[in-house]
Amino acid sequence: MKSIIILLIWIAINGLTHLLYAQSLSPQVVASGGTALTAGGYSLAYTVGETATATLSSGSNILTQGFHQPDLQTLVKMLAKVFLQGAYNGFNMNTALQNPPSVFPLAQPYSGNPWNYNGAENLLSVPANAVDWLFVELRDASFNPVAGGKRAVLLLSDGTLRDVDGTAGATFTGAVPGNYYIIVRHRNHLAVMSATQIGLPNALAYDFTTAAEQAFGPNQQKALSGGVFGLYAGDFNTDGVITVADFNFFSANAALINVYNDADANLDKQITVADFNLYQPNASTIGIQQVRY
Ligand SMILES: [Ca+2]
Ligand SMILES: [Ca+2]
Repeated sequence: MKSIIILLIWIAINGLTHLLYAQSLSPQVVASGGTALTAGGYSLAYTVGETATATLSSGSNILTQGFHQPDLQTLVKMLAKVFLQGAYNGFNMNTALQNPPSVFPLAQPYSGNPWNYNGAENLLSVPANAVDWLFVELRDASFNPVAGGKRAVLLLSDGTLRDVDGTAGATFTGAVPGNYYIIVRHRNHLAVMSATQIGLPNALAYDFTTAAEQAFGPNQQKALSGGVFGLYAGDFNTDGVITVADFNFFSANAALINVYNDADANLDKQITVADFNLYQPNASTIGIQQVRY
């Protein structure tokens, strides 16, 4: 009888231990009230009604009773439309970087100079209508960078943006809703900034393509066929001006084939005279100070 009692105690202790390690508890608290809300770029989870609070710990287990610790996260969604001169075909943009064998990278390509952006944006697979990666930024009224205001996103063939989270536009986690200038960068086109501050999140995409003046400053977009406008091709070293330095970069990479290379102005995977022909008429075009490196 005594051994049976000991056995039952052993099962109770070890069974409970296994139970504790084998389960995760959700929700984190049992509350008499509360919910999770998302509005205007904010998400907030809260609980109400607890009459007592305490945090208990044993070994590696921690149990919090009572008020749910604040879990406040902000995000801002930005919608925009932009064309790249080099990829534009008179109707939309080519997706030739994906032609077999695809050279389209699964991870965002803006980690190196001059962007030095260390975001972890990456893809499991590339959407069929993706043209290339863009690097977008938010700037405040004085054109200064803001917290959470950088993101690498996909450019789709119709000029719209898609975040790697699968939603339309760019998702800036950590930024707060407000008015911002939008900077759009591409790895071999002249970067642009919105002509005005844009209230974000925006339900209607800011459309750079309808006029050159949609970009801040004079002569910052190229007139394309069909009465639309796009970013100037040929800033191969991406410093914000198109100069002989860009020609030198092109020359150093000329004749490469099936590559993802910044000298590929028309984004067809080949470095050819077609890329030089995009650069040459654009030489001496100078980006506004806010987009230069
Ligand atoms: Ca340049
Ligand atoms: Ca090319």
